[in-house]
Amino acid sequence: MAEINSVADLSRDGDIAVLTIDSPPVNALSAPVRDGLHHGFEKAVADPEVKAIVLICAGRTFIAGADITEFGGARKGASLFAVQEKMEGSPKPIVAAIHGTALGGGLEVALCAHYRVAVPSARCGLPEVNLGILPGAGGTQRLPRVVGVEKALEMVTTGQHVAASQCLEIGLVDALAEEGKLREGAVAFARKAVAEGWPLKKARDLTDKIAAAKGHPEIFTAFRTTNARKFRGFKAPEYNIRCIEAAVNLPFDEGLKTERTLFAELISGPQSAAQRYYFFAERTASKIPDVPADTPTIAVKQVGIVGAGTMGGGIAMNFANAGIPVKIVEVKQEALDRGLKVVRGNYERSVKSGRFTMDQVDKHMGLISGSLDLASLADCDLVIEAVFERMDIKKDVFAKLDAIVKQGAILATNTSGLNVDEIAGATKRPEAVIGLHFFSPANVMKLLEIVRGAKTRKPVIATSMKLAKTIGKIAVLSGVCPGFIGNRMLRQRGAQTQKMVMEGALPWDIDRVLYDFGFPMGPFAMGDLAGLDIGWVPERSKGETIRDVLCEMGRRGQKTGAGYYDYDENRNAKPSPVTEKVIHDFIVKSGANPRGISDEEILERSIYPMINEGAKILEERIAIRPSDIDVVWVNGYGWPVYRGGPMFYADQLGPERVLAKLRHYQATAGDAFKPAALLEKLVAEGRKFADLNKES
Ligand code: HSC
Ligand code: NAD
Repeated sequence: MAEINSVADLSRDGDIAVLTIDSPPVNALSAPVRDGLHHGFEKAVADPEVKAIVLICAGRTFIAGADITEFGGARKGASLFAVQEKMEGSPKPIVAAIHGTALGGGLEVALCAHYRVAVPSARCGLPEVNLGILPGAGGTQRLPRVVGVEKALEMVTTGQHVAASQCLEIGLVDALAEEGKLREGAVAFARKAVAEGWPLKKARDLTDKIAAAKGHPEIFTAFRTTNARKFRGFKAPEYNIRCIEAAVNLPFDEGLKTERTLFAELISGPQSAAQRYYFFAERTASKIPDVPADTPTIAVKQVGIVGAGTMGGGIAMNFANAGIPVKIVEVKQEALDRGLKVVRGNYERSVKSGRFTMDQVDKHMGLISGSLDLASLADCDLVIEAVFERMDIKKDVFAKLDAIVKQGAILATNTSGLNVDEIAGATKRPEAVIGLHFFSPANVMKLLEIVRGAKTRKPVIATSMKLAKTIGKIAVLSGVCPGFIGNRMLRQRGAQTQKMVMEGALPWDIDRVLYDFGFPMGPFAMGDLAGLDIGWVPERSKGETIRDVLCEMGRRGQKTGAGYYDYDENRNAKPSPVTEKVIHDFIVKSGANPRGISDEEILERSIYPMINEGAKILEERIAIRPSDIDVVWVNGYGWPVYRGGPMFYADQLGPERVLAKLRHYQATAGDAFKPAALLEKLVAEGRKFADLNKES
């Protein structure tokens, strides 16, 4: 770049100035970009030969927002507000030319242009809410003036990226340019604006779309009520709503003050710290130190799946949705028919919810075929085994696949926790074997644990990571250990919650504490939802556990109207006196005296053993970095993102406090709390888990 600075260039197309920003990867509003904008507009405005100015970006996208890495640091360069004032106050029309995504501060800059032109593939949004903040550069004040209150509320509280065609409909962009010809289109638009003497349209001065909502607080109350469940626990959505309310009820400059005050509060709070951390955690998870980005990958054009049960069907949908043909193999025709029927049923539900059209469903179903013959998988580039969780069956399937599937293909297992190396050992090509641990429901859940065996080749890992992106999953690499990252930690929590029940805590107390912490539901409610009889065999049940007894009584969860809880006909849960008596009898039989357990103890005994296990997982190098563990928990187990993940949470509490509490519980509740060596080491060195993220 030249003319203005290292990231900004000012050129001329006749009497139209074109200010180009080129700051890869996403033209974020770093100090040099703000400087480039400020000086660029200043120069263009001062140039007597310039009649209008087009702002455009090079590379993959328009400005994608503030530079998130700059938050919290010392401010350098021109302020964004100064840039915006310069734009809005320009005596010459400014046209923002949008491609890729105009997000956050990027859209806030575009909202200060007098006109906006976009290519059809472009998208606009204010996703700050997903970082625990709100648009802090006038977005909450200008957007409702441009698109109306209802749409603005939706955009700022969901962070959705709105497609250019819809932006045109709602008035967020003024015209579409031909794909690939944005610069020409925007310059022509600017020239027309000059020739026809169009007014300098300023978003701050518009009132027609907000006038009707003035003095109608019920609009906002209704919006809050409708979305209460979705917003539970999060601070940012409420603050975003308050800003839109201010836009409606206050003069523009007063509204801006409200926005600034609330922005300042959010950005310095713990939720935003957690959500910004998480933004980078998710992106870092795809980086594997010894598998560089240029590692060759295998082309996956045909996928095979063994087993059409709960997981097999869901996994198949992921590939079909991405346009990759899938063959599913079952042992019996009925099982195959049942599996394919479930898949079709899922698709039909998504037609009802508007996610797919019937045509798309037919197309996706057309990509899924079934067979009873493993030999039909011979030509697949990737085969995923999803049969029963039994080592003998898995080994048998892998030995057969080894003999059938072409060399060079990837052989994957969806095991939830069995030893991937042992499974790989059933083949003569353990280097081609990997774990692809999808979560249930596999067509919905975002997380994919990719389990690297001792001999797995790097191209197999690189291909799996890439494929995860293709099918819209967030992948985290794990080493081999029982339960991998997620289930191994979950087991620790499960053991403690069961133990606390035997000491006197009631299931609904534990569920309430974890729900209030931010999980979508507690472990006992979850058990009832999934079915208490999963993996429970009536013939082998000896009434040895509370679950055994509940199942024997026919209390098998929501589906039977009772489990830990009692359920009414609408599946509303109520604490159950029957369960309470079962628990009481168990405690008495064990010779113990039930005691009251405080909410604090419930929380600490649920969460701290998970953190401790996370430390062991790092110690054993099962996970590459603490942030990968956090990505697993946020995406696979409903850990509230505004608490960052268990390892981030440990840092927020302070590793020394976690260690002290573990020692306390080791003394009072047993060796399950014995602190991990890594945690002791971190505390001794005055370091945090976050320091390990930097080292990975
Ligand atoms: C904001 O704008 C606040 C405003 O209201 C201003 C407030 C001012 C207040 C002043 C008060 C005094 N920053 O995702 P990808 C990196 S908040 C820094 O893999 P894609 C990313 O880490 C912001 N870095 O690509 C990655 O780096 P790596 C609102 C950013 O094509 C690389 O770029 N905006 C960054 O899949 C590629 O990213 C957002 O929240 C940023 N803003 O998706 C948008 N954005 O290569 C956030 C990206 O080293 N960004 N990076 O790993 C996105 O949603 C996606 O990145 C895109 C591209 C959709 C833009
Ligand atoms: P499931 O019982 O619903 O389905 C297994 C299917 O495999 C059955 O339809 C069965 O007929 C078929 N099958 C068994 N042996 C076969 C063979 N030799 N060839 C072809 N098909 C065969 O089980 P599921 O819940 O889908 O679990 C499958 C795997 O996924 C297990 O390893 C499980 O641990 C793992 N997993 C399950 C979940 C979950 O929540 N259900 C989550 C993650 C991983």
